[in-house]
Amino acid sequence: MKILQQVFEQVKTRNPGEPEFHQAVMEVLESLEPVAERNPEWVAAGVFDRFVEPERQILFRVSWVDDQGKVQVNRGFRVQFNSAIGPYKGGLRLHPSVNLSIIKFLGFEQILKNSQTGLPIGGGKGGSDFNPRGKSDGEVMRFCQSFMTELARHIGPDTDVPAGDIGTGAREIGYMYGQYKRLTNSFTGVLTGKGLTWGGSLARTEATGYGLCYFMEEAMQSHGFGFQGSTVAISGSGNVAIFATEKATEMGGKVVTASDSDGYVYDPDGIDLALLKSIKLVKKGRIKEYVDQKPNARYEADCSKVWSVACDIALPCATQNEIDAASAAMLAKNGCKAVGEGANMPSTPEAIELYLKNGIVYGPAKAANAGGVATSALEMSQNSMRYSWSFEEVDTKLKGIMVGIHTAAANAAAEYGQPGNLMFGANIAGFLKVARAMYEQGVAY
Ligand code: NDP
Ligand code: 2IT
Repeated sequence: MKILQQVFEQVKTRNPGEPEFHQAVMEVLESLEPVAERNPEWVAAGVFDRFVEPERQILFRVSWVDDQGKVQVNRGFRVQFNSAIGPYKGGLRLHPSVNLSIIKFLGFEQILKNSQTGLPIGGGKGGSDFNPRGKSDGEVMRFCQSFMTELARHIGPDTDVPAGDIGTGAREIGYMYGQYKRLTNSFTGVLTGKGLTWGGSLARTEATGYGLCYFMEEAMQSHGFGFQGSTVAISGSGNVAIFATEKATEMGGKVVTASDSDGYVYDPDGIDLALLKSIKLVKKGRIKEYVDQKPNARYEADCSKVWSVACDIALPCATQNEIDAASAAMLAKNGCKAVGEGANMPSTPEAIELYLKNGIVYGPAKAANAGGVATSALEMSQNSMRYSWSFEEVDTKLKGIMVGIHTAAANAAAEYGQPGNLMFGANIAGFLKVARAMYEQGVAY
């Protein structure tokens, strides 16, 4: 980096103790160096300096009463990162690991992901260090209501439209939406991932996992292979992992793993989707329960070992930095030919380097998992029209969007001198649209 090194130094000085945010910014700025070279007017207008600084960061107390009558205090976050091309848009993560660094890296990546969908959505992210694990429905409801009591004043269907992420699914979106409606006396598309009888879009639940498979099929086909006949390793067993398993299987792959933060299962016969769904979606159980019903499957109580399983295609769908250099080396050694990121930033920079060095087809998160937010934007469109499309209509649009994202990333990679590097291409393709909008809208005094 030459021109943009200064921007990165400023990010580190201004945001101490935020390693995930630094990691995400570093990767993007490295890709954007040739863009800065070609667009000195953007450098002069401070577009890059403004791009790495959130427009607004909201931190708030979330207090609620647990089932024992004890007062609990959590911290709530919403980072409204960039609204150059549309209202802030991005999920809400509920997980004990949540802190400002994690929400900022997610919000930052969301800007470029959302831009690539071709739909008018800016970037944002939020959440809380609330741990939903082991909580009763009543506790989750009281937390969500308290969280929304503060968040409501900062969001709106034309301002900021949150959605799900880790720990936030249909139940949490329901409780939050109910509270927003009560507080504002309005029925609007302020959240996405809503229930199907109250404004939700068909295919939103499936969209991230399905979109990941559509994207990867496109990327792999340009190298002469695809899901058909391939062995697939998937991490996680939540929303993204389940529907990636469903689509990869439908497309002819054999998915042999699933995991949670406690461990992973390996099923040489292929993961039984109905059983996976019944354990995770119906019983809300743990992945180790899978082996109780499948004598051929085995469980290991170390989720990082999932990458030791031999596979042609790896789809990390759990969390950030889940594939480090050692895991990436293991994948390469075992003959893995493609890695598609369902999770956000699941690969460390060292792991990415190894993919590229070993000729592994690499589908970076901000392109490969954009199907979820793209379908959220389709939900917003349907809400504005007060209309709803069929599952097939939404799924067809989703497929078209994922193919378009792949084409744009591949073209940008070639145009800027690194043909085949989809990470480089996705960063550039996403950025160009946002940068142009920021430049044209001027600097606010
Ligand atoms: P869910 O909460 O539905 O599932 C998360 C899964 O990942 C669970 O199996 C969970 O296991 C596992 N997991 C979470 N944290 C860790 C950890 N620290 N180590 C190991 N495993 C972990 O979330 P989603 O499926 O929605 O999200 C998964 C990933 O996909 C995230 O990175 C998210 O940001 C990303 N994503 C989600 C989109 C969406 O539409 N939902 C869209 C685009 C990206 P456990 O139960 O043990 O916690
Ligand atoms: O990371 C993501 O893109 C999401 N969690 C989905 C965001 C959304 O607004 O649908």
